[in-house]
Amino acid sequence: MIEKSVVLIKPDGVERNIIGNILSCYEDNGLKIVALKLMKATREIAEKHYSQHKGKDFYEELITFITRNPLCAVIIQGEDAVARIRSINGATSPTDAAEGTIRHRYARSKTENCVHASDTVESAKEEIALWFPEVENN
Ligand code: 3AN
Repeated sequence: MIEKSVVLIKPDGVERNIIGNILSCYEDNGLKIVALKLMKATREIAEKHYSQHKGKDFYEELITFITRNPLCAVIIQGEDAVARIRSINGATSPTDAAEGTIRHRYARSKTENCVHASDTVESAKEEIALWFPEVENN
């Protein structure tokens, strides 16, 4: 199945000038960037994006982090894109992330872990509507 996924290169990745390196990981795997923009997330959009984590002990730290500087929001398309991108990203924590993954290479902590990617095709659709309201989404 050709799928779309939303990738966020989080503020730590933008601050450290590794947008290009990170995007290459997806492109080198045959995935296609179909939309891309730099934007500073508002608290409102960050809270919607992380609504399932509200109330957890890391929630406030996560919202402060994701809104502190611009992030790079991307829509990536390809065969089995959702699962492939999550595998390219690696586990949430850099200490658990497999060698060769983006998070193994670049992440510094569970919060500052450089990238987000949609976890299902359904959440990708919701995240496209949230982050790219200007993009046709069907
Ligand atoms: P993933 O992005 O790997 O799917 P989720 O959806 O479980 O991870 O968590 C969303 C984000 O919340 C993670 N990317 C990470 O930045 C943050 N996070 C998750 N668990 C923790 C934790 N135990 N401590 C700090 N931050 C966390």
